[in-house]
Amino acid sequence: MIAPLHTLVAALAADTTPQGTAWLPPAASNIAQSVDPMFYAINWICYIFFFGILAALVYFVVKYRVRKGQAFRSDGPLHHLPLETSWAVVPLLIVIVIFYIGFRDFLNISTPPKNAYVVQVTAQKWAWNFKYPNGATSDDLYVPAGRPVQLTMRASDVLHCCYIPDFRVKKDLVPGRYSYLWFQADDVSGQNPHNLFCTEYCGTGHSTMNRKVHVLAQEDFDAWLVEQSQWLDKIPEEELFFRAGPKIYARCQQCHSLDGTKGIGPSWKGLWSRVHGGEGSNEKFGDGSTYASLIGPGKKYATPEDYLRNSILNPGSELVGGYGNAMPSFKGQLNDKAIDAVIGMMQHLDDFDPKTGKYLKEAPAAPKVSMK
Ligand code: HEC
Ligand SMILES: [Cu+2]
Repeated sequence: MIAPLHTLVAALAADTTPQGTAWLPPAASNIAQSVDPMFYAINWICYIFFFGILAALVYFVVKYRVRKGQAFRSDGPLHHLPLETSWAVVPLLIVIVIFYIGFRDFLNISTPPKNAYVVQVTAQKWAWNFKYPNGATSDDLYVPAGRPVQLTMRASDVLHCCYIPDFRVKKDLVPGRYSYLWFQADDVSGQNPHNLFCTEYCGTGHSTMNRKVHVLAQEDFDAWLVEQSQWLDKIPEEELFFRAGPKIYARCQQCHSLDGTKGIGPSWKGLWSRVHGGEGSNEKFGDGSTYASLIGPGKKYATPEDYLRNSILNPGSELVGGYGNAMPSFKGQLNDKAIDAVIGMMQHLDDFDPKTGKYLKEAPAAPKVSMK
């Protein structure tokens, strides 16, 4: 009984999933080919039993109703062995088949192939970081098409969960533990990257952990990898703050505004003056100390840059008054050059659009010549 239904449903699923259905989003990984038919088969089994039982119920109610002038019958059959055996055995066979196929595919989904391309994934309140074998990092996930990809995942604070609906894969990231997830996407995603969600409610910024998965052809992926690991090195020092600054600020934007609006973190407007002994330098940190008392020669931070750098690498060491310890550390994600770029952006904040972070001036065509 199961086999024909299974095939029928597999045909149905193959017909509908590329565009997605009311039940499932478009299928974009090889795992979907085993998950989807099973999902639809179970769905159909549920329909058949639900409507079958309902129809029998209505039929019996009508057929055996007590008619006018008829006495209530209490001498109906008490047992019917073939009937009772069949309604025990048939569902048992069905669930055994479901278990067999489900467990086989579950093992397959849980066991990454040995030749998989490995991406290291770290989840943190509230960001994803994807790190590739050549050291490149990214906020969105980029993967090569046509080969198995393994995500080796860990969480640095609380439980997170990596869910890519189009790939039919989902796995928790548990602090203090590594977990794996693997998939193979054969089609390049182009203009329609796949969604990646955190599906473990992890605090205020949980909804900012939505990302995209871009599937690139192998040669495009290789080119992207090289570009991604070197883009910062190619920018000359004096152009860093406006060429790299906004690109890095995109990772801070969800919490830090440039126009004075308070967010999850303090606005960068006025930050340069606060750390340089100007307006705001008497504002207090959570522990009662002030900017002026911590920054300066002989103090905890000899220079404002030291303070800013430390705020980015060890966000918990001073908490700006009124804010919680909500910033992820960018240790291992932003190198010194990247930190130079953001600090430069903080310094020249007036040159950037306060809403979008876009650089407002004409980028100089040629490098500046020193007058000294
Ligand atoms: C998830 C939210 C979040 C993100 C993303 C984030 N921050 Fe923060 N940031 C905070 C919070 C909250 C504080 C205040 C508490 C503290 O000092 O740690 C803060 C404080 C700071 C401070 C100190 C500000 C001051 O007024 O003294 C700096 C500098 C800073 N962040 C830089 C960055 C940079 C650079 C990035 C991006 C590369 C970034 N932050 C990304 C939440 C965030
Ligand atoms: Cu999360």
